[in-house]
Amino acid sequence: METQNWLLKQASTQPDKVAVTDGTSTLTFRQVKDQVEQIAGKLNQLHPGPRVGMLADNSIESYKIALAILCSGRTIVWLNWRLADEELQRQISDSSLAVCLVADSLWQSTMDERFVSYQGLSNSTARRTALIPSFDYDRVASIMYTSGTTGAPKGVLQTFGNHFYSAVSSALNLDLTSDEEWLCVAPIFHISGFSIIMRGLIYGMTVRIVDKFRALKVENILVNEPVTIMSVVPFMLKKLLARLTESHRHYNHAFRCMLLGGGTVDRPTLVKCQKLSIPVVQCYGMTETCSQIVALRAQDALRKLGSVGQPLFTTQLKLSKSGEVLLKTPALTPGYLNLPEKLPAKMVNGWYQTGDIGHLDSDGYLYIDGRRDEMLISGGENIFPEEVEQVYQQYPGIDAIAVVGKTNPEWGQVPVAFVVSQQQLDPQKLIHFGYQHLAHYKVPHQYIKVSSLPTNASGKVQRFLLRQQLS
Ligand code: S0N
Ligand code: MG
Ligand code: MG
Repeated sequence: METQNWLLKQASTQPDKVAVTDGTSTLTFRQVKDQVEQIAGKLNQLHPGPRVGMLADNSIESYKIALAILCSGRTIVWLNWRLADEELQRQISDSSLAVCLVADSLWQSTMDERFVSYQGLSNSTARRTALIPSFDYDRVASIMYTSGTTGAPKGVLQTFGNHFYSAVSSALNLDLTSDEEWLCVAPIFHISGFSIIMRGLIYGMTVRIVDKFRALKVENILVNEPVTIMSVVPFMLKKLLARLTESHRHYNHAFRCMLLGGGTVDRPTLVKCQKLSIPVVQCYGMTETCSQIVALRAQDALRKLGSVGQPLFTTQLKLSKSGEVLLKTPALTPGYLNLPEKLPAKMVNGWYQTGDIGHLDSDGYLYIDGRRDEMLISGGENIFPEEVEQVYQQYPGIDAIAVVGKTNPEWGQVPVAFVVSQQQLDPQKLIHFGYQHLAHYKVPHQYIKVSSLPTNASGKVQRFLLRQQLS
């Protein structure tokens, strides 16, 4: 199946509607189309190949370049700029990138010739080019990497069809109209952020892009600008709540939805939101499902506090005997790049096994209780302990290591390491070593020396016993 290129569609049906703003610059769909044609011309001159990497900040420039990649018939490979160099290199080589476009704010002088800054791209004198007329629903629009228990990066393929069904299901649930203005401070290299851009194109809606999450700055926007909806992770919600408690301000009267995903949130935070009349809609989704596939309705927020809601219109959901959340949805990825066996391994009888453990109440509302694996979430970033352990196994003097999640009031969870060593280990050096090889959020905050790790009969580390020691 294919449809008309969504940008061309919006530029022809509502050319003067604002597509994107950052508070300083504002572009209509006609202007976006015009500028994307110019960027696509410059991109063609680079001969970047079928996939183009993006090391992007949240900016209008990144928005336009992303659309130029899509509208010139290419796939965006989103790279998380928080990753360490060697983590990025693995993803760049896995996706065979010839070119990676880098936001000027993220440019580093040590980057090799595959990296091209936005400034470098704009310096090209190439002529504008026509954009592809249609989007094929089976074509891969974007790739986002996740780690996993093996520590190797897995590129999640997201097709135009996945994005379309995700956006439509979300609109049906939230009763969205094209008059919405969606605040995008969630990183656009995550599906939490990029899905807002795709919804903007599909609904013909204004996206307000914000470069960095700073609670005061975001509060000012929510008070003064006509934002109607914002996607947040628990970290952001808590910071906004803390500010509002002090400032006693009110968000603009049209603001109607704080879409909360990317991890579980504690009950007191939700109760506090109610007291301050912050309209929170909890949702549940993942990179593999192109964002939320389950969400609460605003009118259920009070009645079903703590639930992530009901499956969206195009999602079918059930629980396995062990309580694992199983899904069928047209927003589900067709697979992982270069790993044809990985997705089938996660399917049972056509149902996708999410790895999340949950329960349903008698009305069919889903509650997430934990994970089947050891993954933890810090500030909306997934961390696989195995990946961290593999890195630290290279550290001189470490005989064995196990990483577990510790509850943290700010980040939700943070990684903590239990270490077996015959030597004195300097925590500062351990942290420094982690920073060289891993994204900083993956580096354990604490290193607890133990004489041995608890294992079961087959030699597997019993992490729940370690977690118990922390509480
Ligand atoms: C929470 C954020 C904003 C924190 O970043 P901040 O404050 O800008 O940090 P910095 O100033 O850059 O750095 C300061 C120090 O903090 C460390 N740090 C930064 N982030 C983290 C972190 N997450 N955990 C631990 N430490 C962190 C820095 O390293 C630095 O320390 P030093 O100096 O030592 O390096 C930021 O982390 C953030 O933006 N998080 C959100 C990420 C996100 O969006 N995740 C969601 C992923 N999930 C999905 O996309 C699927 C679900 C989904 O689609 C969805 C989710 C939410 C809402 C809606 C949806 C939807 O379905 O539409
Ligand atoms: Mg770094
Ligand atoms: Mg901060």
